[in-house]
This record gives sequence, structure tokens and C-alpha cells, in this order.
Amino acid sequence: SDDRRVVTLLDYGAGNVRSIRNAIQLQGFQIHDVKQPEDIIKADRLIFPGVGAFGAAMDFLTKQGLVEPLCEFIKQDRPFLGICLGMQLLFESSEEKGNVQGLGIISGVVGRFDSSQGLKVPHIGWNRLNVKKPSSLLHGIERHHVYFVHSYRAMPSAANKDWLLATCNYGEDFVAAVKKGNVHAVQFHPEKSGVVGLGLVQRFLYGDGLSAMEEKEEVLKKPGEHSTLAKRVIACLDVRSNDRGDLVVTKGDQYDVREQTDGREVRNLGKPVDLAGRYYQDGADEVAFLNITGFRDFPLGDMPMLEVLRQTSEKVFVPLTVGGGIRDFKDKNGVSYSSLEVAAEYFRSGADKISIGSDAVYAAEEFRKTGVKTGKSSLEQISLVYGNQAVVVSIDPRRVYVKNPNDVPFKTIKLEQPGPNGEEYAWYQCTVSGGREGREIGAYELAQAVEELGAGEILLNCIDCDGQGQGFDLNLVNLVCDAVSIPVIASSGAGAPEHFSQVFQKTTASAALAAGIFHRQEVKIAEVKEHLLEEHVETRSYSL
Ligand code: 1PR
Repeated sequence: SDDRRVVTLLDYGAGNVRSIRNAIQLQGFQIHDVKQPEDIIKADRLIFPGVGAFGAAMDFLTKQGLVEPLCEFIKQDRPFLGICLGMQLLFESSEEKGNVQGLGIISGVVGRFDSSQGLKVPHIGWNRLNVKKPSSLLHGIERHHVYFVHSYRAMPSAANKDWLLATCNYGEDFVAAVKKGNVHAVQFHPEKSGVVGLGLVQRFLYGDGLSAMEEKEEVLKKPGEHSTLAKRVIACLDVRSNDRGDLVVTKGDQYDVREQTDGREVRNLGKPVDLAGRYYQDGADEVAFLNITGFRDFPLGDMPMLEVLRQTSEKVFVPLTVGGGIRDFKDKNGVSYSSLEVAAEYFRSGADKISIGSDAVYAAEEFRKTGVKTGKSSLEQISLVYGNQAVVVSIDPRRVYVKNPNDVPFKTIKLEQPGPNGEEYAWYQCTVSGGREGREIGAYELAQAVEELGAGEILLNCIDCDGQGQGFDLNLVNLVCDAVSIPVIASSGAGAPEHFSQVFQKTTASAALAAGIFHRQEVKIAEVKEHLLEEHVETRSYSL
């Protein structure tokens, strides 16, 4: 017999719910899935991790007859934890895609962040909370950053004051946590907030053990000093099969991943799951896997990559991105798969975001040519179903020097150092198939087009800088940050902690990604974080 404690989970199968499952199981709890209304009625404690769009979630609850049992469960003050959309649904309505009715338990309308004043939306990343009243759930949490990813938010008001547990500031104060009796909900993702978030899950699960005394006795800290969205440090693992067929983490020099020796073997820097685990322990704010030969493989035949995700999500509790090969394709038996199916499989296996490279370039070219959004590209389809916060576009640009900005129909930058033939300008040509083919579109133009088509974030590589350790291409980063209002991840060229402070002080990049220096252990993530703190760049402190 299994005497583990049980928690009931309301999972309607959109997006990554594997991580919350793993976080629960890590606490020694067994999961009972809601399959019918009675499962809610009979539950001891219920977790509702909302993912996807507000309207789709309400439709699901209504069709399954879950609205009434859910409201009843909450009215009876039974232990409940809503996460992200699982919190928003408690409000009266949401402005997401028109106006959709919510469960109406808490007063207020969920609206979109206002990006008109330069605020980057979605709100993606690590923030600190402003805790309004004592609770065992958020015990001590105000000292730490927690992970948010959303474009919509509820606002605190006199009408929902009785529920308000914590706010967070992102351009404005929005509702970060609510609580009444045993009913709790949080806008952030505890299952993606590292050890701090796992502690929250534990306190919810063992709620009865933590007496109400603790809540009363806890002295509220002074509201923390002003806190902003922390700059993220991302560890990137370029993954591919080596010539023996083993999946390895590799790393290129300007995208060439083969050794310069006679055998020209694929460089092997370690095993994907092990390295991801190490970077999580070291304080990486996010881990990205790029399947760099995905463009020519069959992604769903690529079981090893899915297995890498599954295993990683068991021990890495920060966001995971996976890219490479996301497109519609036919396998070798002629069976067709849609990019949506590919993405769905990645999300189910533990990815929080998928990253699209080549296919986004084709979609952007088409969109620029016709001015029409067909809705058919993988970018559009995936962001429609999973939300744009789940879709990253990875850009692989290469510098092209020109004498005169009018020589090309793409946005150029003025160089500080003239090019090889005395050129004073350059544009950044987008490539596909891992840099193998240049296309007639610049990084600036591509970024604008993919934002229109539904990208929620840009992963901005630079082939010239990749693996060179000379720092990020600040011109390129500024060029792309100017093009869009979504977050930009600067990538390629990090060689020292100073390169991270540079990119954050001289551009509006939201995150910086590095590979080589971490794989070769030349610089530790901790050193980068310490340096950023010294430079007064807010970053998540990972040590407890
Ligand atoms: O086109 O949708 O199949 O996606 C393919 C993905 O694989 C894209 O995201 C593309 O960037 C990536 N990719 C393809 N070929 C390579 C290669 O290196 N030969 N890697 C590649 C991209 C760049 C970064 C690298 C940074 C930091 N690698 O991911 O990690 O440049 O490196 P550094 O810190 O060592 O300088 P699709």
C-alpha cells in the first residue's frame, strides 16, 4: 500500500504542467488528477496550475462541469493553491481576447500590462514581492526573487483588499498573491522559482503542520528596498548527436562545432542533463537547450531530446527553453506532423518555452512580402494556443559590411571600427539552418515581423561573436531592442563577467545568455552574479 499523502491536481493539458508535478512529487506527495467533478468534491487539497489563455481555460472548466465544484471548494475554505492563470481565473473577468467571465470569487478585472510607455510585455523574469500580511505560504519570501511570466495582471483595489496577500511592481503594482483562510493563489510560478518556490509548494502541501501560530507570530519585514525586474543570466546548451550517435552538449566557434584536428569530430563538452543540473545549482536563472541540427532531423523521432527534457525537469526548477527543428514536417514514412504537435510534445516533456529559428525567418519573409498574417506559420499557431510568452524566436544574424546605408533596404548601424574594406556601416543578415544559408532579411526587420506574428521574446545570437569571448555585439543588441517591445536575450560572445554588466548597462536587454565560458568552467555563474551586484545591476541572488 502507498501511504504517501495525496494532493489533487486540476490539469487541463495546456502547456508545461510537468514541473509542478515534479515539484509535488519531490515533496513525497502523490498526485490525483481531476477527471470529473467528483474528484474536486472529494479532494483534500487542490492545486490549480493555470496555463494557456483565460477564455480557453474557462471553456474547459465549463464544459467539464468543474465551475460549480471549484467555486464550492473555495467557498468551503478548503486548501487551495492557484498558480498564474489559476489565480487570474478567480477574478470576475479578463480582457484577454475580448471580455471573458471568470469564476467571480474575487473583485476585479484582469487586464493587459500597458506597453505604450516602453514597458516590455510579456513580463518575464524574476521579481521581489511586497508582502502585505503575514502568511505561512509566503514566509520569508520577500527577501528573494520569484519567477513571473504573463502579459495580463489583476490590480489591487479597495474591493479586493480582503484577499490581497502581496503585490509586485512592474511598471505598476499588480496582484502577486491572494489569500483568504485556506485558499491561496499566486501570479508567479513557484515550480519555476528555484529552492524558494519549492519551499512554498512544501508549505502549502504540509499546510496543517505549519500552525496558524506561525502566521501570527511572524513579524513582517519592512517593505524591501525598491526592486525591479532582475536581469537574467541564462546558460545555453547547444545539443546534437556526435558521429557516434550520442547526444552531447557541443559548442561552436562562429557556429563551427567541429574540432580543428584531422578527425574534425563534433566537440563534446558534456551530457545535457548533467550540465543543466549543474547550472541550476550554480544559480542560472534559466536553461536553454538548442537542438542545433533539428532543422534537418525529425523532431518527434528525436526521442533523446524529449528524454533530456523529462529528466532535466525532475531536478531543474527554473524555466527551460527548447529550440531546434520546430516546424511542420513529414517523417520518413511520409506521415505529416504539425509544428503544434511538435511544440505540444516539448511542453508536455517539461519545456516552458519553445524557440523557433529557421521557420520564423520564412514566416517573417512571407509576412513582409504580403503584409498578411495567414495564421498558418508555426510561430502564429503556437503562440495562439500557448500564449506568446511561450514562444521565443532565435535569430542567427551575420554582419554584412556596406559603404553606404542606402546600399541595402535593411536597417544598418554605423561602425566604430571600419570593416575589412573600410566600410563604415553594417547590416545584420538573418540566416537559416544553423547559419548555413543567408536570407534577404535583416535582424531589425525580422524582429519587428516576428513580434507582429506572436513572438514573446527574442533570443539574439550573433554568428561573428559566437564563441569568441570578446563580449556581446552591443550595436546589434541595441538595434534589435529598438525594433521591438518584447524582451530581448543578448547572446554570443560572453568571455568575462564584465561583458554581462556591459550589455545590461549599455542596452535594454532583459537577459544575457552564454555557453562556452560556463561549459569550460572559465567563469562561474556565481561570479557573474556577484559582479552584477557590485555594478548595481539587479539580479536574482541564488544563495539562501
Ligand atoms: O532553425 O528552428 O531548427 O533552430 C536551430 C537552433 O539552433 C537555433 O536557435 C540556432 O541558433 C541554433 N544553432 C544552429 N546551429 C548552431 C551552431 O552553433 N552551429 N547554435 C546553433 C546557436 C548560438 C548560441 C550560443 C551562443 C553563446 N548557438 O546558442 O550558445 O552563441 O555562445 P558563447 O557564449 O560560447 O559565445 P531551427
